[in-house]
Amino acid sequence: MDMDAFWSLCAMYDILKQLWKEVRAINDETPLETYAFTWYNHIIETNVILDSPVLNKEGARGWWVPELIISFDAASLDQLWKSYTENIEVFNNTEFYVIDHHITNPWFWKTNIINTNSSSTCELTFDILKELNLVKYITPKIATSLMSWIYTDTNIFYNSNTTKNTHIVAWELIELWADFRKPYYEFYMKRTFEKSKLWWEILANHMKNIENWKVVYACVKQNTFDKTNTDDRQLAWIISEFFANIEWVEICFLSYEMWNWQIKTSFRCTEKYNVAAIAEKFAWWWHKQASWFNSDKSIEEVENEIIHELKIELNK
Ligand SMILES: [Mn+2]
Repeated sequence: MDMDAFWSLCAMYDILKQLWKEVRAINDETPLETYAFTWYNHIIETNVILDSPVLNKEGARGWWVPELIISFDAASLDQLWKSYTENIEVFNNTEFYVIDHHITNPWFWKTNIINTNSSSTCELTFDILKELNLVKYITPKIATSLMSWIYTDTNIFYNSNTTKNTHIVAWELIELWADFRKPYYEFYMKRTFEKSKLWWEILANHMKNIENWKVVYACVKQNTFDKTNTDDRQLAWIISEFFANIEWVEICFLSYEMWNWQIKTSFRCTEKYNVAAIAEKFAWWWHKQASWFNSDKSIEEVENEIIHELKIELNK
């Protein structure tokens, strides 16, 4: 579950709860343990069936049906995964708002609140809360959660999606007692001993370069995680800290075997290129400068296909 989606969802959930709304936060997978520092992981339900029997306060059986559905940070219907495919009927009969900031979003439903100038869905969610005069419900916990996206979607105010409004929102969140040091520590500084060993192993033995293309990449197999007693979650940020910061690098990517043996690939590139266009060929797309996709093929096949696609893209 993407962090931007997670924190905008949690913020809205908390505020709607304070307004005494009956609200459920749904996602098809559980949030990562690394998000737990904002205290919201437990609110996410992974049972995505929206239309379901429940016991009401009197112990009698009732039927829970939503009056309004809101999606956060989803750029297409596909990205709602099972939350949509298991509930098509409910979606067709319910008011549904799409809150998102991706340029690839084709305004896929009737009510779309999309601002492609927002650095993140969290920034947009904050602007919506301001517009609705709900800022008074933003507790320090919510403010810290919304603040957490700043360090992730903007790579600490560095990516080109950072605007004047991003800084204004951050400043307003700090005024609402966001703990702005906490997410920075949690995401960029804190590191386990095993994680340091894993990064060393990748940098020493798996990082490859195609210098005349200005490409750096690595393909990481399960045995590398076994050797260092880690898992794929420990890879977070190696791509932006080590690959993307090499002075001549224009495009970098990281492919790795996940616990379920699927291959996940993350891309980064400079403004000269558009990795969304490359990732789209693998049936996935996201931002121009940062994209990713999953594949059921072997890691060797994925590596070959990416190199092939890069060749086409770079020879344009
Ligand atoms: Mn986002």
